[in-house]
Amino acid sequence: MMKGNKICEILDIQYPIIQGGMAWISDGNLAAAVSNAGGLGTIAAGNAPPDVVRGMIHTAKSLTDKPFAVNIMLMSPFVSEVVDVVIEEKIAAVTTGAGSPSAFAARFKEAGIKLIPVVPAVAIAKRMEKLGADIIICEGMEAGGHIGKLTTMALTPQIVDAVSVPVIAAGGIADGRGMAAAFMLGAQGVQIGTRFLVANECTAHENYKAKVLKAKEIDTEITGMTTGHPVRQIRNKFTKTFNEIEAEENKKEEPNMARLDELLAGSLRLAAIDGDVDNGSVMAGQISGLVMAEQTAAEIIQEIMDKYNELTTGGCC
Ligand code: TUI
Repeated sequence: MMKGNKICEILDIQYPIIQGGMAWISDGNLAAAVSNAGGLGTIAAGNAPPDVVRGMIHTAKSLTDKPFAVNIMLMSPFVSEVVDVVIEEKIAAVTTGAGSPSAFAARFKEAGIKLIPVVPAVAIAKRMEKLGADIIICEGMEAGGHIGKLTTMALTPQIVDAVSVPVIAAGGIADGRGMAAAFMLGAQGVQIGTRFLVANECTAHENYKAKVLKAKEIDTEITGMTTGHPVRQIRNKFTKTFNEIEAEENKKEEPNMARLDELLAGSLRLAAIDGDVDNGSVMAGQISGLVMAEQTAAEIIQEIMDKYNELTTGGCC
């Protein structure tokens, strides 16, 4: 365990590295691999129905005795049933995304489940602290998927100053240098998605992994700036079509943004499960350009920690 580290203490893990919840991508296999390697693995519930989420939890439990998290996507039509499942299964921690978990916070507390909301802004972080959040994940717009407007570099120290619970930085972090930088900003842990996406244990389609491995730093773009749900993903035929439809909708007197949200949700599945990385949405972060190799979760964590330790121990004089 990292000495004196609050995230390790609260979550009972060895290294303060949390694997980001990735809808249709991070299942029980990946979560268990990350937890077995000393981090905190995360099953993403995404838009999955409760029985599917329960299945992923059972898979993780069959592969590890270590704690792991479930990420609850608050826009899911099954959100309240998924909350029931997580409580029944006595999961160690819940991370939440794409909204406020206020309706469920009391139930998580009661069940002894650590509540870790992902937030894109200071005001939301403060609200989550009042709600009883145990840890806050501060996510910059370098991240893949559904994002806010601020960068990790600007947002992290501002959230660290605004709340008294420990903060985990996310967005744009994939190695020991990024982790050390996040700690310099006051974070006590990091959440990493994109690099774990290409882990050997990650069951995402090979075509999806190949897209991330091949991507350069300039290859992601944000769609949905006008729908209220901006999403970062790798530029492809889908993003081009999505941008065209979004522009078309915006010309209408009453734009149908729900149509675009549905299109996006279906497209993530198309890319991650079916491997159609041209017509599907390949959500990934700006740090994709740094992610070059498929490794085991344990190798990824070891490499990150080795570099982090090299950079932060010893001092300069
Ligand atoms: O949730 C994410 N990233 C995601 S979720 C996702 S699945 C999806 N599928 C189809 C369409 C859209 C998404 C893919 N990537 N990150 C965490 C995150 N949460 N980013 C931003 C937020 C957020 C936004 C608003 C959190 C809270 C919030 O408002 C809270 C409030 O009180 O209003």
